[in-house]
Amino acid sequence: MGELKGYIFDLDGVITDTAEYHYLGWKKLADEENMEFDREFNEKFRGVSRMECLDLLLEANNRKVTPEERKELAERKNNYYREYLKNISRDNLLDGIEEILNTLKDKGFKLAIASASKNTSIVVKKLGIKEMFDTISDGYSVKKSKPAPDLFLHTAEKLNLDPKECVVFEDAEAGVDAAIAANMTAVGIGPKKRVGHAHYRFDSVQDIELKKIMNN
Ligand code: B16
Ligand code: MG
Repeated sequence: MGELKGYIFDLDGVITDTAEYHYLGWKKLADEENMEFDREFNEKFRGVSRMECLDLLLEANNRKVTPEERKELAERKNNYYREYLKNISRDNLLDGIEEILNTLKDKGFKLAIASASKNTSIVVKKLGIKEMFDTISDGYSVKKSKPAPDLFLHTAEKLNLDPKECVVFEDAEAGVDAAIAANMTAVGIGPKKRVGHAHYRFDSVQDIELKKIMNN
């Protein structure tokens, strides 16, 4: 697979679990708007941009809205989400992630975050991990969101690496699709039915075996 030089991490679901706060934000909005929404439906939102999540919610509830209403609904959800973010700290790092980042850093590899979230900088700051990364790409970095390869390609460019030299850690189906489309080594975190198409797959961050990935 060529020499691996850079490791790119998704944020929600790989470094931290903000999915729960996203869920609570969408749930509050859905309840206020008399729309149906549950944890199962929230799974569809993994790695998907805010506006695309809102469109999925509206479509499932047969709700037609004006562009202004659409904007207001997305903003309202984001405000709820930001309230929940006030509670996060270093304790919210997923078990095992710090060790992985430290190991890779000690070995001299380049590290990056590539997230669909427009709240990435707030989350990263609250987690206290900004200094560990050579570059951070977020929901503002490119126009086309995952499953398009754009965010990962943009990140490789910022790392000054060829896509083939990059490994992507992703918990979302669309994220693994994007990593494969970018010609990178994809590491899926989660069940087979979601990320089974990745080159490597581990059930959780704690189960990641770096040696398996690096020795190939
Ligand atoms: P925001 P990731 C994604 O983060 C979340 O998984 C997804 O549920 C969310 O809708 C998206 O960020 C956008 O988030 O509303 O903060 O811009 O997995 O790409 O790190
Ligand atoms: Mg994710």
